[in-house]
Amino acid sequence: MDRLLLVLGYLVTVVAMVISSERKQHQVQHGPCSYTFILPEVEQCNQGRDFQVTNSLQRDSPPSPESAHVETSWQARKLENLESATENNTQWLQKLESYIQENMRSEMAEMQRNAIHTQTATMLEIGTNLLSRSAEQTRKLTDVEKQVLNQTSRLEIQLLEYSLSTTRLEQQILRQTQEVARLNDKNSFLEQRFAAMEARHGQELLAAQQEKRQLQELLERQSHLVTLLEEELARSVSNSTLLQHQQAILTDTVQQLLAMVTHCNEISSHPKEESVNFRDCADIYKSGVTESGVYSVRFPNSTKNVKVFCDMKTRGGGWTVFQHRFDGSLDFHRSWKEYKAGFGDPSGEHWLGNEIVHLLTTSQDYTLQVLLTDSEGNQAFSQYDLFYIDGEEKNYSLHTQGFSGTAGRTSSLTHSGTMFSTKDKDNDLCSCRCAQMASGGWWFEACGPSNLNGIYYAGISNVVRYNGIKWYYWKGPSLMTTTTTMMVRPVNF
Ligand SMILES: *[C@@H]1O[C@H](CO)[C@@H](O)[C@H](O)[C@H]1NC(C)=O
Ligand SMILES: *[C@@H]1O[C@H](CO)[C@@H](O)[C@H](O)[C@H]1NC(C)=O
Ligand SMILES: *[C@@H]1O[C@H](CO)[C@@H](O)[C@H](O)[C@H]1NC(C)=O
Ligand SMILES: *[C@@H]1O[C@H](CO)[C@@H](O)[C@H](O)[C@H]1NC(C)=O
Ligand SMILES: CC(=O)N[C@H]1CO[C@H](CO)[C@@H](O)[C@@H]1O
Repeated sequence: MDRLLLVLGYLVTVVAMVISSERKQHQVQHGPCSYTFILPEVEQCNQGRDFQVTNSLQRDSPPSPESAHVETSWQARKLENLESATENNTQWLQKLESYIQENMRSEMAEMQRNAIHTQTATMLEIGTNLLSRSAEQTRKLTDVEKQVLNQTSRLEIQLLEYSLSTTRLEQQILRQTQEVARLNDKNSFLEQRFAAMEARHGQELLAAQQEKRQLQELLERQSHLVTLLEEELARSVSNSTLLQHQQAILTDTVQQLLAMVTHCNEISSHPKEESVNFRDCADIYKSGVTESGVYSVRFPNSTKNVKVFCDMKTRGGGWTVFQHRFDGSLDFHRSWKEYKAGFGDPSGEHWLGNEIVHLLTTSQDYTLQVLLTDSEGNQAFSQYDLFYIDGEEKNYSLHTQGFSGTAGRTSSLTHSGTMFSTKDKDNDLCSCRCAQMASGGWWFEACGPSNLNGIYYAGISNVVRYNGIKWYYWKGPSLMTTTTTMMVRPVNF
C-alpha cells in the first residue's frame, strides 16, 4: 500500500513537472484506461543539446514565411521525432504500466498480508483485551458470586438458625400450652374442690351458728334459772326459820289430832263393820260406787277386811287390782313369803298377795285383764276370759283360758300349770333359776315370755334388759314401761 502510494506520489510529481513545463496535451487510449499527456514548451528544450527536438517544436507556433521549404522538412522531422518519442513514451509507459502493475500486485498482496497481519494483530489485541477484560469480569463475577454465595449461605445459616429457634419456640409454646392446659385442669379441679369445701364450710358454719344460738338460748335460760334459784334460795333461807316455827306448831297439832283419832276409833268401830261386806270391787261397783280408789273388801271364808284398789273406769269398771306399778319406787325382788302375803300399798305400787288372789279367783270364775303402757305412752291390754291360781300346796300354779287383746297377738303368759317362783323358791323348768336371773316373783317356765314383776327401768333405751319388765309378744325381750296393772273381775259381771 505504502509503496503504491509512493509510486502514485512519484507519478503525480512527474505529471506536475510536465504540466508546469508544457501546455500541449496528448491523449492515449490503452484498453479501458485513457492517459493524457501534457507536453513541455519548445523554447526550454533549446538550451540543452539533448532537447533540440524540443526547441524545434517550440518554433512550431510562430511560423516564418521565409523558410517555408526548410520548414516543411523540419516539420516532417519533427513529426518523426514526435512519433518516436510518443512511441518511446508509450513503451516507457507500457513498461511503467507493467512495472506498476507488477508492483501493484506484489504490493497489494503485501498490503493485503500486512493488512491481514495488522488486522489479526489488532484482532488478537482486541481479543486479548477482551479476554483480559472478560477474565477480569469473570473474576469480578466470581467474586460477586462468592459474595452472593457467602451471603446466601449466611442467610441460609441464619434462616436455619431462625427455623431452629422457631421450632424451639414452637416446642416451648406447645409445652407451655400443655402446661397451661394442665394448670387450667388443675385450677378447675381446685375450684370445684374449693366450691365444695366452701359449701361444706358454709353448712358447717350455719350449723355452728345454729348451735351457738341454741347454746346462747340455753345459757340465757340457765342464767335465768340460776337467778330464779338464787332468788328462791334467798327466799327459802328467810323462810326456813319461819318454817321451823310452823313445824313446831304442827307437831303439837298432830299430837292433839292423834289423841282425838284414838278416841274416835273407840266410838265408831261397830257401825263400820256393818258397811263392809263386799267380796270384791265388782260388788262395790254394783252398789253404785263408780270412783276408782282404795276400798275395803272381805273375801269369802275370811274374817279379815282387806284394802284393795278398785278400777271403776276401764272397760266397764268393777276391777279388783292385784298388781300395779307406775314409777319403780317399790322393790319387787322379794321372797316367797312376801309374795304370799303381799307388799306395797294398794294406793301405790303393790302386790296384793298370792293367797288373797288364790282365794278370790277360786271363789268364782274370774276374768283377768293386764293393762300396759309403754315408755312412749302407748296403751295396750291382754285379756284372759278365765283365770285362777291354785293354793300354796300347788305352788300357786297359773290357769288361763281364752286370750284376746292388743298387747300382742299371742299370750305372753306361760301355759296353764306353771308354778310360781321367787328368788328363794325355784319352781321353774330351767336350771338357771329364772327368779334370780330375771328378778322378781312370777310364773316362770324356762324362763317364759313375760315377767311383769321384773326390775322397773324407766325411760327409753335400746339396751336389752333380761331382768326388766317383760311382755314379749307386745314389745320383745324388754319393755320400758310407765305402768302395769293386773286386775280381775267376775266373768258374770
Ligand atoms: C463470608 O465472608 C466473611 C467475610 O466477609 C468471612 O468471615 C466468612 O467466613 C465467610 N463465610 C463463608 C461461609 O464463606
Ligand atoms: C315462805 O314459804 C311459804 C310456804 O312455805 C310460801 O308460801 C311463801 O311464799 C314463802 N315466802 C317467801 C318470801 O319465799
Ligand atoms: C268356804 O268354807 C266352806 C266350809 O267351811 C267350804 O265348803 C267352801 O268351799 C269354802 N269356800 C271357799 C271359796 O273356799
Ligand atoms: C312345789 O315346789 C316345791 C319346791 O319348791 C316342790 O318340792 C313341790 O313338789 C312343789 N309342789 C308341787 C305340787 O309340785
Ligand atoms: C525522439 C527520441 O528520443 N527517439 C529515440 C527513441 O529510442 C531510440 C533507441 O532507444 C533512440 O535512438 C531515438 O533517438
